[in-house]
Amino acid sequence: MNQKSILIWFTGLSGSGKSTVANALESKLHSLNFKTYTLDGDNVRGGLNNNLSFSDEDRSENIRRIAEVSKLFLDAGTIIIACFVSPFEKDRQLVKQIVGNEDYVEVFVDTPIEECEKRDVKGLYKKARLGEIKDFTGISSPYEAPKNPDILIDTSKLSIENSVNLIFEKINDKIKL
Ligand code: GGZ
Repeated sequence: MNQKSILIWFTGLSGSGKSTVANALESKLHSLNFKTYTLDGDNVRGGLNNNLSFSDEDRSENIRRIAEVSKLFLDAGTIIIACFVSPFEKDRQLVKQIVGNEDYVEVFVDTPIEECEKRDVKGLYKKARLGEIKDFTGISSPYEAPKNPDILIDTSKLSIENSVNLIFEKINDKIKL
């Protein structure tokens, strides 16, 4: 497949739907024979970054390392889909700087916190409210909303299919050689 590699960076609160949309996007790209790899908390925080906490400092280091890994994948010609809360503007700017402006597409999954908390798929919001998890984004740690994302999605209003189509329309020209 003749493809141009880019980094599709999903940012948003826990439970906002980043991974769900990202997985559906990846399936669509695979069906069109694009080569992709998804980086997320499960495969990064469990290994490469297993020494990092959720302090502001460690989150920044988490994102920096992910940006560097993404760059290596881009060099290898793979489309990278990254799903991280990435709550700080300066860290997202650093990602853009590391991989290059041209290769960075930011998707802000702007699902309201009320909806994320209602979903509470992993029960983390409940624990955060009870004080059992500290520094929880949106509850006891800030989330700085992107001011100028390439794509904005609210999964409480837009279906997964429509979200994927919106992203695909935006990246279609960038990933074809
Ligand atoms: C935010 C946390 C926290 C805290 C554990 N704050 O919904 P999830 O479970 O699967 O996604 C969240 C994930 C966030 O990891 P990231 O590497 O994306 O964070 S960051 O970009 O800020 O470095 C959530 C879970 O880990 N989780 N504790 N305190 N999310």
